[in-house]
Amino acid sequence: MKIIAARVIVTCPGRNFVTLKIETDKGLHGLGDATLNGRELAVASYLTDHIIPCLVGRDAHQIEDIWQFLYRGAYWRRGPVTMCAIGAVDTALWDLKAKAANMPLYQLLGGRSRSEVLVYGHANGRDIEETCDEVARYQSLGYRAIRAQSGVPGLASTYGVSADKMYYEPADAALPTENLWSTPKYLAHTPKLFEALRVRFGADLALLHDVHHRLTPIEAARLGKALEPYALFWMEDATPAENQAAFRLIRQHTVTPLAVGEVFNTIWDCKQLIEEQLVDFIRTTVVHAGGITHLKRIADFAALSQVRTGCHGATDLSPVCMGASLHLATAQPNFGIQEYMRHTPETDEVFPHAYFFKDGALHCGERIGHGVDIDEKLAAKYPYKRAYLPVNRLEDGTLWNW
Ligand code: GCO
Ligand code: MG
Repeated sequence: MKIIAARVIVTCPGRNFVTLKIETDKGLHGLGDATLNGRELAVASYLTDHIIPCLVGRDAHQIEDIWQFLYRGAYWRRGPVTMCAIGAVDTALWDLKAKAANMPLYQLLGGRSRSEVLVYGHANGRDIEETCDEVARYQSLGYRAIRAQSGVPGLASTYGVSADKMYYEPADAALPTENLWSTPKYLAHTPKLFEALRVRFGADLALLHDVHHRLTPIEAARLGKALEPYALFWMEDATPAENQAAFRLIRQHTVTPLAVGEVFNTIWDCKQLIEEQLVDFIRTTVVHAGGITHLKRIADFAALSQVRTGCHGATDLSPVCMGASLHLATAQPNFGIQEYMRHTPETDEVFPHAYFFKDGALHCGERIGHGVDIDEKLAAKYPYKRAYLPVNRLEDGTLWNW
């Protein structure tokens, strides 16, 4: 099956998405997500200017060889732009191979390991009461696992709290907006949120929380310890993880489960975290971590240390990424949970898909390939619109982690 053409489709049905479409001489096409929030056009150029010329004429079945060619062959390894671009090619090739085999992708990844893919939704509110009401709403929609974020008294805005509850979109402006942050205010407030949630919802509901890289290791240790009575499913991105050894300190102090990895792009970013069992869930994704091929390598490596997957699934990961991720989750033995932030109806229309939500879980569906397509005519109606993620400053003006 020869690759005869490939092109990048950039569209903005409410938010920007970059999609790679690969066409073959067998009349089949494959799709891969290449969206890197706030840096979309860098990946589009990497694909169009540097990768596509090398793809045309190759055998689309040689997924591993093409992955190695793009990774080793560039000489310059790793990094989010490179790995997103490789991820898009890899996802499109797996889509093609499954279509050529006339099978849903999960069959090629080892077949079905579970009947459903447990997901968590996002509840957020300006204060504890509003967050509790949102958790109730998600529960009534069928969610069995819910991430809870609340505004912090004394801070005008914070990560994860938005006006539109179903479609939280952090990349909200043509130039980065600025948030203010105070660790003491946040640390005083957050245990109260989870206390209120346990009082209202009891012990059974799985509760998650995203710290969004804002604490130092010792502060993260303190928060993890303070949250222990409320038995969280996980505490996410408690401190920036470039320094993987920093997680030793958190681990020494708390048994709150830890999740890390949405900003990682290769196995090397999480090797120590996994080997030393410093985290419980690894959040790398299909789009940002080199496609199905590399994500499966990370997941299999994680399984050796009893680390489970908890793939990133915010709105900036397109339905193409979600479809691929759900097929891997259906087959992967050490699957843990999948994040699920709903896409808007406009996005869903541009990307018709086989996956569906039922009783707090997603199902990848039985369509051949990864089950997600793109309506190019509709996509063309939504031109690219520059949008940035916010930045974050301490109250004295120091630039902090967003
Ligand atoms: C999450 C994430 C997102 C990211 C966003 C960046 O856990 O869902 O932290 O909200 O901030 O995906 O592009
Ligand atoms: Mg996160």
